[in-house]
Order: sequence, then structure tokens, then C-alpha cells
Amino acid sequence: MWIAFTREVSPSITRCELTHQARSPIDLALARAQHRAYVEALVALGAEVRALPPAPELPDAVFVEDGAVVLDELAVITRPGAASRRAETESIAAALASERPLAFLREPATLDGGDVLRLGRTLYVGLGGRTNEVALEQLAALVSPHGYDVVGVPVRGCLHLKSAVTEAATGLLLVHPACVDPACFPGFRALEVDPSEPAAANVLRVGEGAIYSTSHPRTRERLERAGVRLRPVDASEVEKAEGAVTCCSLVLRARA
Ligand code: CIR
Repeated sequence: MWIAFTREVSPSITRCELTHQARSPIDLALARAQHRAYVEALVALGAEVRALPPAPELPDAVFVEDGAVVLDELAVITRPGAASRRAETESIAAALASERPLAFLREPATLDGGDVLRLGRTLYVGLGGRTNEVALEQLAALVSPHGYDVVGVPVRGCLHLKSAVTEAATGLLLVHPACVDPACFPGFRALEVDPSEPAAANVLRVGEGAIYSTSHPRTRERLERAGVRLRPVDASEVEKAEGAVTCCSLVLRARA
């Protein structure tokens, strides 16, 4: 059983943070319709979806992934790298408190959840701008008692580690090698994105399935040839805000 926390798209998303992309107009009504379809995809894959309180004044509040790192044993509430996003975490912490013991990253740590890729008992942490070394050390201190290793990974040319690599199926990573070196993940097979689709490395696994954006048809073919079962969603509007499918939910195993 899975729980997925989400939050509706804020009207202020038109003022979202942008780092590697130029601003282009976001259609709010379309963004919201796409978000509803994303929620339906989560439900279809077996998740119980819980909506966080709307945060209309916080432009990037739909990207709930960045506010926490949720493990089976605890949830670490982050301190996002962009100052405009720090107020997002209060409501995320309040919602997670009933599901996990909470721990908190403290100033001067900065970390976005999109920079943390859990593969087994290892947390790979992207160091590419939003997340700093202090956060990596604080995170390691919090999770090592639970048997996790924390490994820093250089990331270049994209926002987060999970813009560059995600796990598409057990043992299979979907990677954009220009942004992260696949050799950083020993023991995993790497499937490269189609070179014409640099933003295609983000896939969200839920249970036996995976949610994937329709924006990357060539990479989708590669994934399907590799046997990955995908549930396509149109994510064009959040992609204009430099978001992707993993960013819009925090998926965790429900406690027994
Ligand atoms: C930002 O720059 O923070 C947002 N506009 C996009 C965040 C996307 N989140 C993610 O990849 N985990």
C-alpha cells in the first residue's frame, strides 16, 4: 500500500524559480487539469493520494518532492536551496508527522528532495546547485543509524540529480549521461535517454508501474523495449516550471 502526498498547482506558478530554462507562459487551467490526471495515474497505480493544503502564494508549492526525504524509518524535512521555497516545508512536515518520525535539516544546510535518489540502502545526493555539502553531512548523520549510506554525486547542466537519473525498474537506471556519470552508480544497468530528449531521465515508479511524461516519446520507446510498463501523463505545464513527474508527489509505503 502506497501513500502519495500531492499539492495543487498554485496560481503564482507563473513566478516559479527557473535555473536552466527560459520563462515561457504557463497555462494555469491546463496545468491543473494535467495535475488532476497525474493524481488519477497515482490512484490507478494503487496509491492513496492525500492533498496537502493549497499554498497559492508559494509559486513552486506543487513540487512537494523537494520538501522531504521519506524513508521507511523516518522523514527528513529539507531546507530547500531556493529561499522562495523554504515556507513550503511547514505543511509538508505537518502532513508527514502522522506517518513517520520527523527529523530536520538545519541552516546552513540546503537540500532539495529532487537531489536525493534512494537505491536500496544508499542515498545518492546530487551536488549541482540547490544542495550543499553541509546538508549531505547532516543527512548522513540522521540516516546512518538506520543503515543507510549517503554518497555525493556531481550533477551538471540540470536542476536536480533526479532530472538526470531515476530508477525505471529494479536494477535499471534511466540516465542522461551529459548531466551525471552513470559510473557513480555501481551495480546498476544504465539506459540512456534519447540524445534529442535531455529532460527525459525522470520516471516515477509506484508499485508495479511507472508514471512517465508524454514529452519524451523516443526515450519512452527505449523504456518500453526494456520491458518497463509506463503510464503516460502530459506534464507540459510543470515542465515549463522546470518540474517533472517525480517532483509532484512524495510517495511512501503506508505503515503496516
Ligand atoms: C524550482 O526551480 O525549484 C522549481 N521551479 C522546480 C522544482 C522541480 N522539482 C524537482 O525536480 N524535484
